[in-house]
Amino acid sequence: MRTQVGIIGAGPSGLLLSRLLQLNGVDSVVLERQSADYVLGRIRAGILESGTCGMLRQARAGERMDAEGLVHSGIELCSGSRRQRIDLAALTGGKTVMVYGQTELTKDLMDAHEAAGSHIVYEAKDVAISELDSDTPKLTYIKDGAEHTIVCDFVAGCDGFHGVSRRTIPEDQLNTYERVYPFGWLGLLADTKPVGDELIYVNSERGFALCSMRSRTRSRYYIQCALHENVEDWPEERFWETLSTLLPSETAAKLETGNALEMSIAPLRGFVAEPMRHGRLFLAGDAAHIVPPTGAKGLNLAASDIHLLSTALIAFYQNGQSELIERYSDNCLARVWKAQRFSWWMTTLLHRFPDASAYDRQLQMAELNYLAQSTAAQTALAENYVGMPYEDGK
Ligand code: FAS
Ligand code: PHB
Repeated sequence: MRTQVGIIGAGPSGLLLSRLLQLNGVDSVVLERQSADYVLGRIRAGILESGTCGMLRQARAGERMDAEGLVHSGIELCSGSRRQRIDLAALTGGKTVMVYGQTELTKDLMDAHEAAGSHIVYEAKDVAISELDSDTPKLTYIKDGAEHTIVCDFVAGCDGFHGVSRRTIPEDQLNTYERVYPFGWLGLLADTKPVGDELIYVNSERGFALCSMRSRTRSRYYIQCALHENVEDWPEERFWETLSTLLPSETAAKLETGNALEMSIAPLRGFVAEPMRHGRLFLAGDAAHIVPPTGAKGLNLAASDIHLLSTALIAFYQNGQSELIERYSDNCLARVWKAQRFSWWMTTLLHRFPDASAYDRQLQMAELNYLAQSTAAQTALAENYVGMPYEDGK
């Protein structure tokens, strides 16, 4: 088979890229190793930057998001008895974030692809990339026991942190940077009324907690947990009790508990692979970088990579221009590292580090006091949380 762009991975990155190319006359094939149901069963991100919302609309898959998503203009930071609202809209000239689960975004993209008759191969096993140094790289995969080959002009590695694409790049051609945090997040999804109207980030003596949501009737909560913990160690009653002890008392008193629809533990790490291009292979999204979810940047960074990659490929096919292809990696990384910094800062500010000294704890309190008193500090948090502009990716 022959196509213009071979895309590995049907998560948000791969589905969004394929859709934007399709709408601009560029042919692609998506290879996904899991089933569509499996992809939809993963509970992940919940906060979309305005740029990500724009990308979904550009992909003509934003209707349900605009109808059902919740527009939030602020977040709350809690520490001890202090509660501070960060007025995102007032501090950023009106910018907001959209509460709309990654699962829903992925479903909307899958529905758009199905309506358009896109070529997405689910349960494509043993995907391999070859002849990357030629003008016609190849993808091979196994489907229903038969091997298939796809000849393409370019390959987009949208296959996440554990995918095959980054591993195909010779180690001496790649620089990687990593910070592994000494804790994880235990998440719970429940059909209960969210405890607050906006997200509540909590720095408590006993650790971090986050009160988020998917709708006005579906809540998403996270509590900091040790790296060695397993979900099996956490019956939901223990989760609710622990969460209550981390929240301010007046918030805990309003907490509506219920049966867990899903519980999972995510480790926290920061990771970047440079460059994000190797010959005719482009890395995008989690295949190239991972951020701790504290800043709600993971999915949104994937969207900004796809903005830059789709624009570059469309310019190449429509106008024969290669300049944006040449600048793809540098432009992505300029924004990626700003998001890494912000995610590191939010994580350091809000979590209880096992080896933290009393001095470290005082620094956290000083940072929170500075945020409470300084509009400049609040503005810095707000402009990063709503998302830095795409266009300044230099
Ligand atoms: P994805 O990992 O979503 O998709 C990659 C796809 O490639 C998958 O469907 C996979 O099956 C497929 N694939 C992998 N290897 C393959 C191969 N060899 N062949 C074919 N297909 C292959 N971000 C936030 O902003 N907030 C959060 O709260 C948050 N929570 C998260 C929790 C977890 C457990 C994880 C892992 C991530 C979380 N993230 C969060 C980040 C997450 O939302 C990612 O940023 C987002 O899924 C990135 O999308 P993709 O780049 O498409 O990668
Ligand atoms: C979520 O709702 O899953 C979520 C929200 C904000 C974050 C991380 C996760 O910072």
